[in-house]
Amino acid sequence: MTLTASPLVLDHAELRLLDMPLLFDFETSFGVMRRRYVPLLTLRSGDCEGYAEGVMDYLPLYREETVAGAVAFLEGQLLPRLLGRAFATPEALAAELAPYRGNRMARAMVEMAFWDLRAKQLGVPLWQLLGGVRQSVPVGVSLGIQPSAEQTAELAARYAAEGYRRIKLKIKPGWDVRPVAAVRSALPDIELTVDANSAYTLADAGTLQKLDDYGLKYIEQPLAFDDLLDHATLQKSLRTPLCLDESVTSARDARQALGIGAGRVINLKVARVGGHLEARRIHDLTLAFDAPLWCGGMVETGIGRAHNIHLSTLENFKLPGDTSSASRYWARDIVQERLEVEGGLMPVPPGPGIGVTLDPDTLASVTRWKREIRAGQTPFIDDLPNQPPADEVY
Ligand code: OSB
Ligand code: MG
Repeated sequence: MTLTASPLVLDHAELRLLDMPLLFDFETSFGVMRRRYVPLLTLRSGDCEGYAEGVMDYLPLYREETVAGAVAFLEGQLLPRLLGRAFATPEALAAELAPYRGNRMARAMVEMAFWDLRAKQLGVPLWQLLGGVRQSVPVGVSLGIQPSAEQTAELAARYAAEGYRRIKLKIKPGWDVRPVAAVRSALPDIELTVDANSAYTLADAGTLQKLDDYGLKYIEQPLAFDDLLDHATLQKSLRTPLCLDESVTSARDARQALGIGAGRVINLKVARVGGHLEARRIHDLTLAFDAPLWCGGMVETGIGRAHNIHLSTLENFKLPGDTSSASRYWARDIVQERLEVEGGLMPVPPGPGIGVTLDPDTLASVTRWKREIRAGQTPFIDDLPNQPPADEVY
C-alpha cells in the first residue's frame, strides 16, 4: 500500500532503565537469567509517541552489546544528534544511523521507535507498513535447561498441550542428547529444535551428529557467535539443518551464510540486525534463497514482543517463532494489552503502530532510572567526557 505522510520531527526522547523480574529461572549455556534490565526508549513527535526496547544483556554474553554501553551511546551521542531534526521516512533515519559500526541493538531502538511513530502518525498498524500478510502468528516456546530430562519432557508436554507449535530446548555440552531423547519419546510428533547459543566447537561434531536421530527441525547456533565458516563445515557433516541466530547481524551476513551453506534456516531478531528495515532485507533475501525464517525473541516486555509480532506477519516467517505469551515471563507486563497465545497463535495487536500502550503504574513500579533528552541538550554521562574532541569532525 502507498501512504504519504509529512516528515516527522523528533521533538523529544525519554530513556528509561527498567528492572523486570522473570517468573522463572531461565537457564541457558550462558548461565541463569532471573531478571532483565531493559532500556526503554520513547520518541515523541507532536502528540505521537513511538516505543522500542533494548534487548542487549547487562553483560556482553549473547553479542558484544551491553545495557550500559547502549544507554551511554543513546543518551550521550545518538539521541542528541537526532533530536530536533525531521525525517521523512525510516530510510532517511536509517541513513543517519548507517555510518556507525556495530551497536545494532542500540541503533535498532531508535529505528524501531520511529517505525511505531510513523505508523501511528498514519493511523495504521505497523504490520501494514511493513507489508505483512497475516493477522496472527504461529509460535512455539523456548525452554531453558531443566534439572532433569524427565522434567524437561513434562514441561514440553505441558506446552504442547497448550497448543504451542514447536518446542525448543536450550542445550550445552553435557546437556544435549538426554533431554532431546526424553522429549522426543514423550512427544513423537512435535516440531522439536535445540539452541546451543554458541556453546560447541567443531570438536563436538560427533555429539551433534547424534542429534540427527531425533528428527529435529534444526539445530540453532551451535558454534561461535561470530562464525560462519565452521558452521558451513559442520553443516556438511549433519543431516539436520543448522539455524543461525547470533552470527547473522545483517543482510550481508545472511547472504554469505546461505551462500556458503553455513545454515539453512535463519532465526531473525529485529533488534539484533539493527531494526525493521534490515530485518525486511533479510526477509526478502531468504525468500530468494527459499530458506525458511522464524522470528526469535530476547525475553522482551510487551513493547519488544509487539514489534516481533508485527514483523512475523511477513510472508517468509514460515516456521513458528519464539514470541510466546507475555504471561509466561512477567507477573505484570508494562503494556495494557495482554499478548497471549491461543491454540499456538499469537494475535497481532490491532491498534495503530505496534498496537500496545504503556501501563503507567506498572511502568513506574519497574523504572529504576529515567532521563529526558532534548534537542540541543549538552550530553554528559556523569563526569565522563563523551563527545569527540572539539577539533575533530564526524
Ligand atoms: O538464543 O534465542 C536465543 C533468550 C535470550 C537470549 C537469546 C535467546 C533467547 C531465547 C528465548 O531462546 C526467546 C524468548 O523466549 O524470548
Ligand atoms: Mg538462539
